[in-house]
Amino acid sequence: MSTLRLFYALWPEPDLADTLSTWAAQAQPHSHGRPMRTETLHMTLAFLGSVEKEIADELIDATPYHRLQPGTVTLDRYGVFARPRILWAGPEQTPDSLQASHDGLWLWLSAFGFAPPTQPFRPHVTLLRNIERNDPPADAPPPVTWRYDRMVLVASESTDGGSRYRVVARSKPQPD
Ligand code: 2AM
Repeated sequence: MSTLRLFYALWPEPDLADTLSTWAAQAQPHSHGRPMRTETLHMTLAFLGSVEKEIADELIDATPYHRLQPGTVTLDRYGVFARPRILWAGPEQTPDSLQASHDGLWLWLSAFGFAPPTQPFRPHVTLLRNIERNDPPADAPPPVTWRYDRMVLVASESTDGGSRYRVVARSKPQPD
């Protein structure tokens, strides 16, 4: 049976991705590890894992019509997930509007047979993988505010050089 490994994410505009790349570069001497390529930086809203092609096709068709509540999130800190050895950028506090977008997306996904995660939403942008220490750098760069109005559905594909991300659908931008 053919499947796709899928996730929904907020994808930064190039300027913001460049800024986040400088966050990665600033943390690297402290944390070591491997920087994510600038064009792959994102914030996952919903990780679906391996999805049967039929359901994937339904999601691809439906995604343009999902109304993601637009909002802003200010990334103002570094954090670490120790077990997967990730250094990330994220908000000190999850904005209510972002939490609502996450919850609304999972509610919408329930119609396709997906169950929401049991773990709380921890919004983050992974900057470095395979880090070598569990404490993040003490100081983050100046906070950066991310204004978003749409989400993307992404297929993660294994290649010889690692994972490749392919955007397979986008929601329509929503007015403020
Ligand atoms: P990460 O950056 O914290 O590793 C593609 O792999 C995207 O899906 C990444 O943003 C990754 O988060 C996320 N992801 C991978 N496996 C996941 C899981 N089991 N639960 C939640 N998110 C996951």
